[in-house]
Amino acid sequence: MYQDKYQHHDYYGVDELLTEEHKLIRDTVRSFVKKEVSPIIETHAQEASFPKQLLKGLAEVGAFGPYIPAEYGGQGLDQISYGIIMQELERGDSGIRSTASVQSSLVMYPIFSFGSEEQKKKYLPKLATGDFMGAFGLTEPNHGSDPGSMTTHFKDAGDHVVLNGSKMWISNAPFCDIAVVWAKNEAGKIQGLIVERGMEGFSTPETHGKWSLRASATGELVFDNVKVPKSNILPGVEGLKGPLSCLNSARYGIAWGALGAALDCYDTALRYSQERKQFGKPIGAFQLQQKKLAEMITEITKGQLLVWRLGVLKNENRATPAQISMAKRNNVMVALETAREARQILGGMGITGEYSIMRHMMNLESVVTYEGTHDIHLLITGLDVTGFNAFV
Ligand code: TGC
Ligand code: FAD
Repeated sequence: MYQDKYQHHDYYGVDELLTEEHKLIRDTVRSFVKKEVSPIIETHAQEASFPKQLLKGLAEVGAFGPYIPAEYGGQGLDQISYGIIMQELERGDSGIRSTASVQSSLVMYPIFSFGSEEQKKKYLPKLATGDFMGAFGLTEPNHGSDPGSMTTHFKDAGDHVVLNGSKMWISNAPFCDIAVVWAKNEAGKIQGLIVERGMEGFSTPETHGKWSLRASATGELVFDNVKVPKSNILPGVEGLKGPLSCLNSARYGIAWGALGAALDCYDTALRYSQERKQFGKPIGAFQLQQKKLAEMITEITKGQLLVWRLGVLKNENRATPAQISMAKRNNVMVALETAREARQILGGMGITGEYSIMRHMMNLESVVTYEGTHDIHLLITGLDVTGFNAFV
């Protein structure tokens, strides 16, 4: 059976910036990943199946809505705790972190922030325990980076609305119980609707043939004259800022999460470089391999400081969308480059499922694209620093 030998890496003493509670949360999630995720995840990735058996355990370690207040089933934890949970989960696999990100930031967050009291009471406690799993429908076949041009729409029909259109590339779609769907009303304004599995005309076909996030279930959300009760419309927001504010929360979690994947790749490559011998000595003794490892731990350390500071700002409600965007872009690229270099250190072994690196590398190709591509995040920073909008 696969043995998870991961060891902690903290080159700059960032742990001293964390509380005892943060470290306890980290240890709990790390143990869960070592015991429950690492031994099975490679098989699920190879088979392209989502490990549903992990859902209860994920809920138990607080991965679903950790910062949602206890009265709605969450744990009322701070933002750094949320980040740490995402980091530890993605150390195991980006797909597992994706499921937790979607559930927490893209389903529970909008219901908590924009939902009616009735909606909060109905859905949040069940989402926190994993009894309900959620999906988030923003992207469409013809509208990815530019979600404001979406065409999914709904029309008033008395006590309900009639929803038509489709969403594509939706994480958790194939097994979700509910979906938070963003669609245009008759005035062309974007609103959020909670669509439930079983509503007539609602289907969630799975997307096959992915070479990335193979242990995560991705699919479409198709709406063919779906009658959605008006009581399922999120009353608290209108316009693109609704879904985009959910993305702020998810992108923040990804900035931490990607470091988990990077740390796992670094840890594996470091150990391999100390054990694998060529030309009579460990490959870690060769300067070219040391350069790779030195650059990896440098970039990871910078990323750790970035997300810690961002977490402090987020706890104080001072983190701007542009600051979050920068951290998502930077840390995902750090992780992707770390994975690519780490794979080379393992030579031929790097392409096998015996080690986690190739799986992380392939997963990160999705992570660098979803929640805003690397290019889109560069443009967000570009707009923020110059004042010029290069999107249009
Ligand atoms: P723009 O005109 O700039 O803004 C429209 C309105 O939105 C407000 N706004 C924000 N509000 C909150 N947070 C943000 N980050 C915001 N960014 C903008 C803005 O103030 C404005 O408000 P108002 O009141 O004036 O109407 O919008 P735009 O159409 O020019 O687009 C801007 C752009 C390109 C940055 C944005 O649309 C974007 O971020 N595109 C990328 C799309 C994206 O990230 N999609 C993600 C889909 S979900 C996903 O990938 C889940 S993966 C899950 C997983 O498995 O982990
Ligand atoms: P496009 O927008 O077509 O972009 C194609 C290329 O053009 C990119 O390189 C992009 O950077 C570039 N580009 C676009 N506009 C500009 C510009 N103005 N200037 C310069 N370059 C530009 N979405 C959801 O709503 N919910 C989910 O749960 C979800 N999960 C996902 C899971 C996976 C595995 C994947 C791969 C995607 C998921 N997505 C989800 C969708 C994801 O957010 C989109 O793929 C992403 O936003 C990019 O959209 P697109 O694929 O349509 O690419």
